Amino acid sequence: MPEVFPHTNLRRSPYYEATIADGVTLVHPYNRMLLPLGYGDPEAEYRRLVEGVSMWDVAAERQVQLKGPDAAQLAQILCTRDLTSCVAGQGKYVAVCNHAGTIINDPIVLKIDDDCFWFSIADSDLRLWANCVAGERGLNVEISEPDVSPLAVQGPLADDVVAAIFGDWVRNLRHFWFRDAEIDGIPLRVARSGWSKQGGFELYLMDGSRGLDLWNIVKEAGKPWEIAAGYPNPSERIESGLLSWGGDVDEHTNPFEVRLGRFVDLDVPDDVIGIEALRTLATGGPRRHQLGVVLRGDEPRPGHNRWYDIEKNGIKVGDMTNGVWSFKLRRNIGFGLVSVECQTGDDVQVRKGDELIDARLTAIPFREEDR
Ligand code: THG
Repeated sequence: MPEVFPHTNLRRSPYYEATIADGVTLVHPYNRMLLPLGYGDPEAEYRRLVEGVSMWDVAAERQVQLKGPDAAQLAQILCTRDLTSCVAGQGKYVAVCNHAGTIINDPIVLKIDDDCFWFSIADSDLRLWANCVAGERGLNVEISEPDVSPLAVQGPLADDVVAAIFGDWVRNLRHFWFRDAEIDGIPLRVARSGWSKQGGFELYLMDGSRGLDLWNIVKEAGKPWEIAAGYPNPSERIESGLLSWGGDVDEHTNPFEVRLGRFVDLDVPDDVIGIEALRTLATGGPRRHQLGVVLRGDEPRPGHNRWYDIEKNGIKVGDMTNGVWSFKLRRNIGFGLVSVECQTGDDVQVRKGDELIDARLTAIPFREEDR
């Protein structure tokens, strides 16, 4: 592979130097930033996340801010989930769809105030989309990417670490809710969220010049619980059933196919982008659904970020999307986007080039006994 030009488009995280100092070995481009994805010992990192506490540079989860008199209206137009019940200080996980009712991003929407919303985006450019829609619909709203860089603290011991820094009030935060806070003069928002099912928080740093300071505060406070640098863990998130847009979901996937139907409200106003298509899709029922795929064989394979055909009796029935070695099942697992005729328990094959790998379809989240 040729040397990669250190392109100005690849922006530095405020935690960049800290992650280098802590020995980051693998990074992944995400929202034109580098998202750390490894520190050299995947199994140790997995154990730390599911048994202890881990801290992640997730500054690549950029915020698209909508601010102004029409911010709430624009937020709703972009979201196929009803936001009217959402109050300031609350967040919601939503599917942002195009006019065909397929997913172009799956952000967490944070309602900062009645006239201000943050879309904490996955890896596609929602700012352009929001700008276009605001212009086309004549809305009075300013769209920007503010200086905000989340740092995640995840794992069963995350509450203890974050409470040690900010106080016991953090223990009472509900999922996706957040509150403004300050530590050592660093402005931030503390949210109960994060891309794992192990519990924890995200600290939305609001001053990029203080990244190292915040990193060191968390690292120091977490010492009694043996905190260390980690990253959004592909094994844990797939075991737990969390989606990765661009990996498991693309712009041809609709919410009903990937277990997001529960976050779609068909009775939102007609001007919500994609809702008419989703009403039609809902009456027909999905053609595909998402199930777990467990490959036979207990040898770890390299993880994959591309799609492989799933076959049954020699006929293609769907795709295996992202795949990873599961430390819980000690099998290679992934999500399958398969015809609704395929069911949990079915034996299938995954085609990787000339190789046909035997596999079984399972429910999501994955359980140890599914292997
Ligand atoms: N945190 C923040 N921003 C983000 C992510 C994050 N942006 C990118 C990406 N992750 C967005 N995608 C997701 C996907 C799943 C979840 C959160 C963000 C998630 N889902 C749970 C589930 O599906 O079980 C909970 C959903 C619910 O109960 O509402 O947490 O992680 N800041």
